[in-house]
Amino acid sequence: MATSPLTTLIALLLLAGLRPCSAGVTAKPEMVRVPAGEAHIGSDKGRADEAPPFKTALAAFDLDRTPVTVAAFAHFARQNGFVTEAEKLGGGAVMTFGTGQWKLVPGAIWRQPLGPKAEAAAPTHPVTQVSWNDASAYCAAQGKRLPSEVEYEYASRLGAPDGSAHAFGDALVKDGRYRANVWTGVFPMLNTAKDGYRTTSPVGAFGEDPLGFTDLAGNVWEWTSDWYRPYSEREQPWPPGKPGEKVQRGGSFLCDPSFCYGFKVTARGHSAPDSSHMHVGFRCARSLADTRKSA
Ligand SMILES: [Ca+2]
Repeated sequence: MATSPLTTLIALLLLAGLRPCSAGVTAKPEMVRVPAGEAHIGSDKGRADEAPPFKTALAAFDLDRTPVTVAAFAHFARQNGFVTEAEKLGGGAVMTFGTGQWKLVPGAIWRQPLGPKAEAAAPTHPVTQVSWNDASAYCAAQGKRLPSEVEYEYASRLGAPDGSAHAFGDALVKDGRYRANVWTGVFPMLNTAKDGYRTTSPVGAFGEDPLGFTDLAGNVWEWTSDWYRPYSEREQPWPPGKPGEKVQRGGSFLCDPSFCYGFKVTARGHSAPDSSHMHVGFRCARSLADTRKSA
């Protein structure tokens, strides 16, 4: 029997170590190579902690194309017997819709990020209710690390037209479609889910930027490696044992565009490294030197 072109393509992909999807389309790579360049960070037109803006040279690095999904984290937890800090504590932080109040909800963990009575986390959504320590452990197990906030902002700006306020450009709605998962309605009383999602959305649901990244703005805040402090102090060593908070980037589904700045490309969130929230996830990065080591 003659071999069809599709069969031949799949065979070639398998030989090359690539996994075809059911439609015969090659699976997208897990990471995107971000080229070296001069990063323009911060703004003097935003919040006080975004100033002063500065420039810094960055080496090329790899960054996960999407936030780490619930399915990927489940695989990691199963393989390593990993227990998150929220699981050890017995719960995580959940915001009450309607009042905007945050509570430590017993049983709110990555499998059930809103609590045991709510829906289970969907496999294709970003994992949440993971602390900075959990996220760091996940990345290390993959031979990766968390991105710095400079790397996150640099990657976010690269895929957008120069000077854009967001990773998706300036307009949140284009051709009648939302370009990020944010809060639609009136925070915190009314969540209309006009963008399609009341809480998290599947990674990539709002498309990808020209570099291939998804969800750099909106959906969930993402942990970075940096301590939260003024940019003017960023080169100084962090005193060992000094309490502090870690920077998050990207904003989340709780961000109401009418007053929330979270998903702007320069915005900085922050939280304690052992804290776990229903709207915070992460993605991993890798230095090219580490790529060569593992090759
Ligand atoms: Ca939404």
